Amino acid sequence: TSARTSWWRQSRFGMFIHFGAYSNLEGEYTRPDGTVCRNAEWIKRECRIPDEEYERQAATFNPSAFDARAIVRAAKDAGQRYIVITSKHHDGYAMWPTRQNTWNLRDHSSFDPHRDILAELKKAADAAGIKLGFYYSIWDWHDPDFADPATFPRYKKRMYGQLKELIDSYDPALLWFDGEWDTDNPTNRWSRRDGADLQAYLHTLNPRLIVNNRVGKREVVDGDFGTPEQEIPAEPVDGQLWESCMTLNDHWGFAKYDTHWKSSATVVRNLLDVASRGGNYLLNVGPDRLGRIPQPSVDRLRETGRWLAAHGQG
Ligand code: FUL
Repeated sequence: TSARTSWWRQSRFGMFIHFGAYSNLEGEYTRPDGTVCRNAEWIKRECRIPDEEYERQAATFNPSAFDARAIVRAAKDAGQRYIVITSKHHDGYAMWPTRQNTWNLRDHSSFDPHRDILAELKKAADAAGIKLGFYYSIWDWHDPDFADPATFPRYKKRMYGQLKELIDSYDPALLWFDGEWDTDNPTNRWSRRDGADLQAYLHTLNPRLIVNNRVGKREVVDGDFGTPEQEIPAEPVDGQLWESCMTLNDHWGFAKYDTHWKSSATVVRNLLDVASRGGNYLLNVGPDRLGRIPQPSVDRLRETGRWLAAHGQG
């Protein structure tokens, strides 16, 4: 446990944000025959939305109500000390003006081209003393070079390029990888070696970066911390840092039909449970198509923060 991870170890509680082109569908896709298919951030794949159609809907994405300061305030009020937002999920859509392709919020949306939500979030987070990190999916459903082993090196080059952009432009404190387990192309499965190489490269750009274990094969030797999902491990694993990520309802991305919210009592209990076992708790919110955190989430975050403050933990 080094000085490098000290801020993270002391933070205990963070906000996960799943926000992307999928959010524009708000969890529902109406098929040509009129039937409705429900999902959230996996909607493109699970509802088998044709590429052109997914691209067409993404072109209408206009999160004009995204308010970085309100989001940071919600996190701060909850007692959260860091934020991890999806910079690119499995659908490959970048939430910043990447120069590697046009499949991004600047070049493929109806959003104000002068705005950059990651820059806005960085500024608001800095002002509030909140650390900012980015989720980044290695698995990419959109990049034409991803699925073929012959072209995969080209994809990899763009991926390195995107990560350098993120580090150069927004100076994230942490990178949260995912999708190292792609099933599309078993022959070019992301290897342990790929993960180690990538992590070494990232540390040449910023030696202080904290990186999760999904950069490689989910062994903590591959990264700084383990990433149990939707669960709280029964036993702490000796000497290993870990962070339990969890949804507030049953989905990561916004799903308008999902009202299965955890109570704030459950959130507090989970946080104490995680903290008592030495872990961090990364609690998710999924902004709607306009970029607003759903009110039930805001309410629960506020109640959680109130409990923590009343018990000297705020
Ligand atoms: C998973 C992803 O497939 C989910 O969509 C979500 O991002 C979760 C945190 O990680 O592996």
